[in-house]
Amino acid sequence: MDCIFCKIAGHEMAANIVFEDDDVMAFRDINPQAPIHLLIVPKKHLGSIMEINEENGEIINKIIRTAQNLARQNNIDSKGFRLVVNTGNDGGQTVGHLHFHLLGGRFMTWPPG
Ligand code: DGP
Repeated sequence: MDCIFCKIAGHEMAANIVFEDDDVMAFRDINPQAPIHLLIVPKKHLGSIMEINEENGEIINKIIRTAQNLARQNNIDSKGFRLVVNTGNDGGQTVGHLHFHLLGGRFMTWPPG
C-alpha cells in the first residue's frame, strides 16, 4: 500500500522521529502549526479512528500514553496542549493513516476553524 506514514513507520522514508516502540511511532509534523507539533501513529496501518474496534483498541491506550510521555518530555504537560484526530474529509484528514496531532507551546484558540 502506498501510505506515507507506513513508509515512515517502516523506516523506508525519512522523518524526524522522537519516539518509537514495537507498536507506536512519533515524529515531527512536516508543516508545524505550533512550536511543538508531533504526529503519533500506530505502526500497523489503520485508515482512521473509524477502524478502531474491540480487538485493536489497545493501540489507542498506547498512543495516549505516548502523548503523555511526549508532553512531559516537551514540558507542556502542566501548561497544556491539544491532541487532535482529524477524521475524514470534513474533519480535515489529509493522510489516510490514523494519526494523533500533539500540539503545544502556544495558547490554542477555540473553535479550531
Ligand atoms: P491531517 O491533515 O490531520 O491528515 O494531518 C496530516 C499531517 O501530516 C499534516 O499536518 C502534515 C503532515 N505530513 C504530511 N506528509 C508528511 C510527511 O511526509 N512527513 C511528515 N513528517 N509529516 C507529514
